[in-house]
Amino acid sequence: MTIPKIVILTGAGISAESGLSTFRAQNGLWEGHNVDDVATYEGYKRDPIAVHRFYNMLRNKLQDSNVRPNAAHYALAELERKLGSDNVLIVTQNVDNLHEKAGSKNIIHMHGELLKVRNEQTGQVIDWYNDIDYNQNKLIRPHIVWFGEIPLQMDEIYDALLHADYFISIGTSGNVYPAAGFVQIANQSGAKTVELNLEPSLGENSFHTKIYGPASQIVPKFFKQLVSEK
Ligand code: BV8
Repeated sequence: MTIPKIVILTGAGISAESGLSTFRAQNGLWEGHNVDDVATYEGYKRDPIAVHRFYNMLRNKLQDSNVRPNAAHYALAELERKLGSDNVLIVTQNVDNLHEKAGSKNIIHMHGELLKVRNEQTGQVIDWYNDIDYNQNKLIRPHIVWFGEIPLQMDEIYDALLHADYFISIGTSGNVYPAAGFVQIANQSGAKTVELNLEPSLGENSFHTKIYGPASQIVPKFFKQLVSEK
């Protein structure tokens, strides 16, 4: 059997059933905040205390014992175990650690990670689980890619897309670039493109196959079938 190269893009929707809120469900507000105030570098420089308060809240929420991977995260981890880490890559827009907790290994966090911080002076990235107190340390910031900043590991992502047999997009609305443009690259590379989402995304017409429903139901079912066909 020739093992397919599978690139999986995930967004906030894959973590929705784990209790983490998505970005665009609440009439454009995010956790009651204006994205420009809390997810841009300008917003951070304008009011670092407010931005740290926002990310301290999200970081604490993520470490709540009730926030656990759901069946969709586990299905992706099982797929990687079955096909091998060099045949399954998760490119996630999410900053949570639920793919890791479910057992996935081959992961790119293109928008950074909530449980890491970065020293603005040295660029050093370290694990961080507690609140950041700006008055204590003005040099560390969330290791998060804000709007207007360059996503991480783009070269690896583009390379994976060029060699993919399958590009599978899960739980993303297709609002945010460059992630929303990955399906175009995958199509041009001859990959089979699949959208698994609660409802059609902005990019729905670019996918060969579209299956809608809650990720915890449609994701395990889809990959069980995909592996059995191989
Ligand atoms: C960049 C960090 C240059 C914060 C995030 C005008 C036009 C086009 C583009 C632009 C433009 N003006 C500016 C831009 C660029 C901008 C952009 O795209 N803006 C948009 C809003 C117009 N992008 C950038 O600035 C990026 N940088 O472009 O640099 C560059 C380009 C190429 C190469 C090099 C350099 C940086 C973007 C990163 C911003 N940071 N996050 C944080 O997370 O703390 S983005 C933020 O949105 C999150 O990361 C999130 O993951 C991401 C995408 O949102 P989704 O994941 O899709 O979440 P959403 O709520 O939207 O959708 C959830 C979906 O799940 C829905 O469809 C829903 O139906 C579904 N769902 C819900 N429940 C379930 C479900 N599905 C299944 N099961 C369920 N139960």
